[in-house]
Amino acid sequence: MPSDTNGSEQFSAKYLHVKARAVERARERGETGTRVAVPRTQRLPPGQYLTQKFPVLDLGVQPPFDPDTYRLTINGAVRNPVSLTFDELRDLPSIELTADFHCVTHWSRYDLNWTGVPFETIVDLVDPLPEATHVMQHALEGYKTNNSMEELSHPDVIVAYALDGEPIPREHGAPVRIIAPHLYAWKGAKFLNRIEFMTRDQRGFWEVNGYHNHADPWSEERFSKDE
Ligand SMILES: Nc1nc2c(c(=O)[nH]1)N[C@H]1C(S)=C(S)[C@@H](COP(=O)(O)O)O[C@H]1N2
Ligand SMILES: [Mo]
Repeated sequence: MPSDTNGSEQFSAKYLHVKARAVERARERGETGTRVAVPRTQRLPPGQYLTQKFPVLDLGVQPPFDPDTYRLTINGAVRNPVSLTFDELRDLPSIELTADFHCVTHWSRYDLNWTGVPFETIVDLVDPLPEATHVMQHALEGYKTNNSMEELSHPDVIVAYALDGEPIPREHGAPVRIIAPHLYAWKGAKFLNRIEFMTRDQRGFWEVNGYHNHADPWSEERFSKDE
């Protein structure tokens, strides 16, 4: 649904209905409070080194974020497309997630503390069509990255809006980014402004530039030549 219909009565009534259902499902899953990402026996993936820093990696553009006009649009092959304000996103049931972060350029950082809405709750909110199999994450500066719905249905995947309890700093992806700690970090867009559900796979920015389509760090799925 385009954001220009965001304020209509029709949108509000439908939105409240779908939101109530998503909240109810999150409660049924016991999805509140804080938890730690699903542990691995081998914590540092192969070929990675540990850093205490949190480097900044992007295309050199860190787009400004205007809280009055920002919308997170979730659309495509779904029954209930929505365009959420930052506050509407923060009003959905959220979790705090402590998770490790693995960049394909070989650095890993342990125990980042994010707050966000589980991707499963987003799925409940928009109700994807049965044909929806893949997702494209779109960012404010034009970056995009693709995932299968299966990859994003991992319980650690969140639409994050806070880091260490504070709004995400601009360089780390304000106002909203996807965190998918079981994949290399390029598979989560910073500066996220649209989640598009798709009926077939399409490749994102790095995926068309030679990076692997799936990006499992424990299998070192770095480059598409290895697919
Ligand atoms: N919008 C956007 N998201 C992005 C990127 C980007 O260039 N633009 N780079 C990706 C890559 S390669 C990594 S490693 C992480 C880096 O996140 P950080 O800068 O917070 O460390 O963001 C990912 N998400
Ligand atoms: Mo990266």
